[in-house]
Amino acid sequence: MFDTILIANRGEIACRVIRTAKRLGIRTVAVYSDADAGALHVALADEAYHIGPPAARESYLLGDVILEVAVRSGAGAIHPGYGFLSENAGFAEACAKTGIVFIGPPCAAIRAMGSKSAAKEIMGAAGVPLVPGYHGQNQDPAFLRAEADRIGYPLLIKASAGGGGKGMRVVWNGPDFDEALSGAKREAMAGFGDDHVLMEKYLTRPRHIEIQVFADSQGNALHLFERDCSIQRRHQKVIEEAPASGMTAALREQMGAAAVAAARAINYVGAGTVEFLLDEDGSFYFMEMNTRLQVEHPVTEMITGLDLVEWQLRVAAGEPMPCSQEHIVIGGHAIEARIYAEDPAREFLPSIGKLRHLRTPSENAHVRIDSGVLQGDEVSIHYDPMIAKLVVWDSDRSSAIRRLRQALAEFQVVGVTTNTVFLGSVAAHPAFAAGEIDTSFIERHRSALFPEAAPASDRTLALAALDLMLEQADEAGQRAHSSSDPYSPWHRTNGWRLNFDNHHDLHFIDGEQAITVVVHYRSGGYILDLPGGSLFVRGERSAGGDILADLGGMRVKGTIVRHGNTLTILDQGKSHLLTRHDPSAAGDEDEAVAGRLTAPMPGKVVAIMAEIGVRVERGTPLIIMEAMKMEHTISAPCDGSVAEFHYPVGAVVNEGAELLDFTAEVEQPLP
Ligand code: MV4
Repeated sequence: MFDTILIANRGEIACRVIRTAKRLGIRTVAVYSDADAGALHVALADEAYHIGPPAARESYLLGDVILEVAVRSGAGAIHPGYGFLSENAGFAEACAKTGIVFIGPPCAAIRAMGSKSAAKEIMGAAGVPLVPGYHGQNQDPAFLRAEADRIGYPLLIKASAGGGGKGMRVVWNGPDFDEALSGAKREAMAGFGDDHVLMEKYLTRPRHIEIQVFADSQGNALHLFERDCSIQRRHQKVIEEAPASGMTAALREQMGAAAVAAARAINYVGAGTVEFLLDEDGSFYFMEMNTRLQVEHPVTEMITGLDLVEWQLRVAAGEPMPCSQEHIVIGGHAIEARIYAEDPAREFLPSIGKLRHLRTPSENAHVRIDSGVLQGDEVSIHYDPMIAKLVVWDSDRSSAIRRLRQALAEFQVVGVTTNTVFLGSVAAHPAFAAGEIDTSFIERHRSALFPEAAPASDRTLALAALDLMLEQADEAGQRAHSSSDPYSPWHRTNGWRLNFDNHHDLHFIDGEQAITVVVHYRSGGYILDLPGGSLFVRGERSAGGDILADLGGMRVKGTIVRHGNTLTILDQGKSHLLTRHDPSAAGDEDEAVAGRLTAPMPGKVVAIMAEIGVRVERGTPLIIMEAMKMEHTISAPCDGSVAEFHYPVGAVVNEGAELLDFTAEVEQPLP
């Protein structure tokens, strides 16, 4: 076994690998970019080396630099995690040349699975079932047309070089073929510089079922059952589970055998995944093979009780696999939900920002959290915006779903928009409970999964008001404490004032809406005038800073996170943002607004979207910036108008540069 390994990755997977290495007594070396100097994976490793600026191309993708660090730090092996260098055959080869073990398959296996059509060729020859279609070299349109008619419709045209659904066209009828072919070729050329296509029978409701395989250098190969990864958005997985619901022992056996045959066909060593499309009639077809440890490997670990990173390390060190096929059994059911900083309401666009508040459910035998971030960290445009993987386990699928819903409701993130509520809606959907899942699940249940934004409920407003009143009482209490006359009526904490009307108006902005909550001071609590009526409330703060509230006799616990004038109320798994408008505290709005109108990263201004002095609504795009080939939109933080743009289109700006002056418009609540 290795004394020291280097982890050529960051985030949760780097932390995940370090955890197992530590358990096995292996010294760990991390690498990090400028953006990750304070990251968790750096803190967890025994040693860490700076490798470059934030952009992955200039840091985590620099194979030579990383190899140099490996040599310098005395690492015997490199774990590439997933993404970055994990499926880079050239890097695997360079490791071998340097005498450092690449913890992954032989470079020939990576290379063989790198091209879609070549992979299908190999798998077809090995007897692994392929979707009926044409995967050959002949690209003559008339020939392809004749092949299409032979295969039949509906038909799918895919870019050979493609991935992620780019260059894919469904052809429903023969007459539509020519146009679809030229469209697919155009898209493939633009996207990959290669207009080669392949064609397949189109499966209308397939499931994405993948098999975890493992092989050692002694020639043993086995599988660790399946995962269902059908719940995807933008061709990216968000919920994965093992075992797949409705899977029969016979089908599992068949798919497992096909996956092992696939691994053997390319002399595979290490952890790999063979992806299949499973049709409604039980036929399954090879899609592609991923020659790395996957993001969703924890669900397999949870049902088998095995540590796949430990297996990877042992196999890479030349040991045989710790056990054989008949010793691996399925126990219970596991589901993984990927918590992303993204906005489901805006086509799942990544949400960039600082994790002002992060609280995860507590881990136990049923709940596992794989995360690489801490409260206070930034979600930047440089890397994948995944915040954590929430993995639950229970004895059966419906119990696991219950665990998932509960844990998702306890997941609190403030500072960036996340998909937790969306994931909760998927988990709560009757079709999900019934196991009616396929790759169009999200599309099909769109209306149930993307609810309209609702105004703040009385409960939300009451929690916000109570939070502010408790703070006011605290401050008054502290003033009394430090005063020479602690019994002075001026320090009363219950709002009682001589010659003062004992009520207080709280002004909130809820999206577009101004709401005033009138607070009447009463003994032991407050009466709140809320949109739905009046309510007697009282409460106190828990040791952890939560609010323990009594709302008209109903006891609830809420978390309120404040930043400037914004309050985020976290309650029952949902979060609601309110902006406080205190007419007596001038200048506060400016402070809340300023932080969001600065460049989130160094980049170029590519478009100015608003006119000076013209009123825009909250969320309206103001400036579009570009950095590292990604676009980032700076939007109006509230209703108002731009007073001045500080940079013209084309300007290159530094991170943190003030891009514009924005004048917030605050509706005056009616007296
Ligand atoms: C298919 C298919 C139906 N029939 N191939 C999507 C991206 C690429 N990895 C393959 N994909 C598909 N290929 C045939 N012959 C449906 C999809 C597909 C899909 C597959 C797996 C997971 C999610 C998906 C979402 C849309 C389409």
